[in-house]
Amino acid sequence: MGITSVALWVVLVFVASIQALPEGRGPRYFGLPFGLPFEPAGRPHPGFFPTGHSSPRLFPTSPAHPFFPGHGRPPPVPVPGRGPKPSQSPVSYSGAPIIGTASLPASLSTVVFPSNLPTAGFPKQSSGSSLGINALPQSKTNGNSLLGTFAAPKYPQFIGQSSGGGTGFPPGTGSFPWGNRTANGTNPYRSAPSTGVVRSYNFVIARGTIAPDGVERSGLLINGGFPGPTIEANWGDTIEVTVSNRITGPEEGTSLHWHGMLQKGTPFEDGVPGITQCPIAPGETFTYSFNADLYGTTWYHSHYSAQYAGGVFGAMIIHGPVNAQYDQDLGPVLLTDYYHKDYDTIVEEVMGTDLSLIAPSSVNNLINGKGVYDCTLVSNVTCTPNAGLSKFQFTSGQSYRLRLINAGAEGLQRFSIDNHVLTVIAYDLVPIEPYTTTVVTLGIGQRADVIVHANGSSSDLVWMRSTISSYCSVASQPDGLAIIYYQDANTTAATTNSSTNSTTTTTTAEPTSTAWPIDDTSCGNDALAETVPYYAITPPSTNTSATVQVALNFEINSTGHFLWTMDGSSFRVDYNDPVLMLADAGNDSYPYDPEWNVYDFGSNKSFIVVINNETPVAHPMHIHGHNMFVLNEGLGSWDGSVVNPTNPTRRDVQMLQPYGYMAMQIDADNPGVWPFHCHIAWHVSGGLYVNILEHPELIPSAIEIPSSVNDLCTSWGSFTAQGPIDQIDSGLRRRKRRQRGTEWPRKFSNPLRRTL
Ligand SMILES: *[C@@H]1O[C@H](CO)[C@@H](O)[C@H](O)[C@H]1NC(C)=O
Ligand SMILES: *[C@@H]1O[C@H](CO)[C@@H](O)[C@H](O)[C@H]1NC(C)=O
Ligand SMILES: *[C@@H]1O[C@H](CO)[C@@H](O)[C@H](O)[C@H]1NC(C)=O
Ligand SMILES: *[C@@H]1O[C@H](CO)[C@@H](O)[C@H](O)[C@H]1NC(C)=O
Ligand SMILES: *[C@@H]1O[C@H](CO)[C@@H](O)[C@H](O)[C@H]1NC(C)=O
Ligand SMILES: *[C@@H]1O[C@H](CO)[C@@H](O)[C@H](O)[C@H]1NC(C)=O
Ligand SMILES: *[C@@H]1O[C@H](CO)[C@@H](O)[C@H](O)[C@H]1NC(C)=O
Ligand SMILES: *[C@@H]1O[C@H](CO)[C@@H](O)[C@H](O)[C@H]1NC(C)=O
Ligand SMILES: *[C@@H]1O[C@H](CO)[C@@H](O)[C@H](O)[C@H]1NC(C)=O
Ligand SMILES: *[C@@H]1O[C@H](CO)[C@@H](O)[C@H](O)[C@H]1NC(C)=O
Ligand SMILES: *[C@@H]1O[C@H](CO)[C@@H](O)[C@H](O)[C@H]1NC(C)=O
Ligand SMILES: [Cu+2]
Repeated sequence: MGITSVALWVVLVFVASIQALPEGRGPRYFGLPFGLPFEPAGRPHPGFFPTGHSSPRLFPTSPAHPFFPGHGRPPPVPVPGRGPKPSQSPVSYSGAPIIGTASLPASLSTVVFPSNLPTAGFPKQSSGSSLGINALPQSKTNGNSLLGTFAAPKYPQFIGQSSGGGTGFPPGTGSFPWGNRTANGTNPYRSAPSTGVVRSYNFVIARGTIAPDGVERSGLLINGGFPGPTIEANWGDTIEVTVSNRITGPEEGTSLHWHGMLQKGTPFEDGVPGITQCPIAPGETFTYSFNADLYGTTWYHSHYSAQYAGGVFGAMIIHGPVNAQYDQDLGPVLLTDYYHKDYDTIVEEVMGTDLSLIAPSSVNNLINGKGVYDCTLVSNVTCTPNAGLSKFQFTSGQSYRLRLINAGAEGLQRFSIDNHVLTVIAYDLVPIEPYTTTVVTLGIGQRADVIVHANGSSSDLVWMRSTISSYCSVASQPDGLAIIYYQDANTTAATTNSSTNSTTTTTTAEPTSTAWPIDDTSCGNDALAETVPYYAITPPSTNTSATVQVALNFEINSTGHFLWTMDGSSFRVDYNDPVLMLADAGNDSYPYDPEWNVYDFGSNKSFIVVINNETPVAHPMHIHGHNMFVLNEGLGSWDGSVVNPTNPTRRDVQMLQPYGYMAMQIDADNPGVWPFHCHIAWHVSGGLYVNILEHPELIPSAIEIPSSVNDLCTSWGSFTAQGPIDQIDSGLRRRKRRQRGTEWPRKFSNPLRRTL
């Protein structure tokens, strides 16, 4: 493509997007009148803080509250030797005066000083019933999904494994699709296999009625199931997913992100609307195609607004070498906080000006899409008590691999199995030196592969639990439960009283096991020193100029909306102008728009990003296109030291602690635009998000965006009645203005901020 046509295209894009703004919205390219109508931040109102508290922090010590749970504890003191913690001045934003603590809207005080949230408590069943007996059939609760039932598939060590059993461990005893590659002997980023095999899936996304916890509602379902289908492939396969957007009543766009996949050479398949593609418009179909370039447990989810919280997600299993022995792979165990409201209603509330709604409380916690709800808490909806819990089966003496996935919107999960210890063998898509624990902590987006040895007796039944942290998250019913039945346990028994003369014997048909104690005093992951990658990699040294510090904070903008900021800037996407496409057109005058939060790392071979959390809220930070080296994390600020410097933890989501920091390093081996964001759905909506631009100088030559990806912008442009990008020939694109309101009805005049 010639320089002239690139420039022409870019200018046309720019003009079209300005002209296409909905009425009543000024061009957001120009400065906003921050602070004008407001008093500058000042000393707190004397009555704002509890007596005796003189700190000007926005969030005083107070009983735990739903917005900043756990914040009731004093803010963490600096860790000795770590230097002073970052500034905790109430709210600050690069020069722009923001509403300060003294002038917080009254509505925020109900957030800061809430009365205790009602905790629903886990509903107990009366005699004659049992939590083990599902009141609703699976088709009513979860549609076409089989997860959580005894019919859920078990997995071989790889697709095509000829013999029924065995894990082929130690490595080398079988013939694997990935050849002689091993978990400890192969660098997965440099030496991934290519099997030449394509695994094809067809996904139809549409609304459907489900009742995962007995409360009937409309969900966004993939192929009619909640959760969506499990994708399975061998390491080195190509995964092809044809996605049909059949969402109606109302219509909305969609896009699927393949969490944790590196997408080397295929950044346009990463599924992030406004960054790597335009959304898939209603009625349209798009085929994603990408390499299964890492192995282990991951998931896919919509990256369109907070749509995955409405149901658009599922597990991905990529078979590869193992680093520990087990007998059977029981597959995904999806842990999801749950809301009865539609996701878009919640996003509207989160992005509104009633600040008491900015931290929505989940109302339930599901394991593999199933839970039960106390129907006395709801009215005007169809609610079936004891709809059904997920069930698993163990045989004494066997060992099982469980693939834990926190696929929720907000809640930090603590997973455990009563009376059983868990051996963690991988975090995210990185095998680790196995270690044992009773409780596995997973922030949103994180995964853990665990092995559990079934040491119970043959008629045992025990609780599997996942509990949302009350210290770090906002949940009114935090207890997720599932039942594990040993081989001789009665899986259909009811709780009964049998009376013989004066004695009454109660037969309990649900577990009576007790939970392991949970340490809920930190929002961090297990210590970095404990999570050692099985294949060691020493991060390369970096140029000091390639270290970027980013302050994570929030602001209340001049129209009274609460927004999250990264280095003072709240991210906002333009669905019609994917950043990757501009980069691919050779335009490297970044940032195009300050709100796109593009961090250009140029030709650096490796770089470090330090996030300083100046808020009392924990954030699961997710990087696309990479596993990041987590050099260090903790409370306070980074002193430059690295945990396990020759082999630091690598993963794709890391918990950033309240008033804490994390320092991560990236090996810049993947030219593209890679989002780095908090994975809490409502925080992404509020702009807690940056784009890492990696090797922009290589993108135009290294990346060839397929015409099918460009076509998405054409159809999305039609759908939004803005100027579409027309595919004229291979690579030459220009945007044509359409007459407004003639050819395509204007579907959206959405005044709300819509991010990812
Ligand atoms: C069973 O016995 C328990 C304990 O004595 C009692 O609370 C419960 O009401 C009884 N249920 C029935 C159905 O008799
Ligand atoms: C694995 O196989 C490749 C080619 O088949 C060979 O070059 C390599 O040396 C082998 N590696 C090991 C560790 O055996
Ligand atoms: C990998 O692990 C196997 C089995 O434990 C061991 O025999 C082998 O030496 C290890 N290889 C490397 C490169 O560490
Ligand atoms: C109950 O639901 C109906 C239909 O959705 C609605 O019209 C009505 O206002 C609701 N009533 C209450 C009390 O929420
Ligand atoms: C199984 O192992 C756990 C952890 O060591 C132990 O607490 C539990 O008592 C064991 N169960 C049985 C039935 O021995
Ligand atoms: C399981 O319990 C139910 C109800 O109590 C009973 O009808 C059934 O026979 C039991 N099944 C087995 C295998 O014991
Ligand atoms: C129950 O009562 C009957 C007669 O009243 C007696 O024969 C029997 O031994 C008693 N059973 C028990 C377990 O006490
Ligand atoms: C570090 O970066 C600076 C500026 O980008 C450059 O001038 C310098 O040569 C680099 N140093 C090394 C060791 O690469
Ligand atoms: C890159 O795009 C921006 C607008 O998005 C434009 O202002 C700038 O001139 C472009 N640069 C080049 C070199 O085309
Ligand atoms: C490396 O990254 C830093 C931080 O973004 C940037 O300022 C610098 O220009 C980059 N260096 C090169 C050589 O691209
Ligand atoms: C404040 O943020 C909200 C939500 O993103 C946005 O709709 C509104 O336009 C912003 N206000 C200003 C003055 O930019
Ligand atoms: Cu967050």
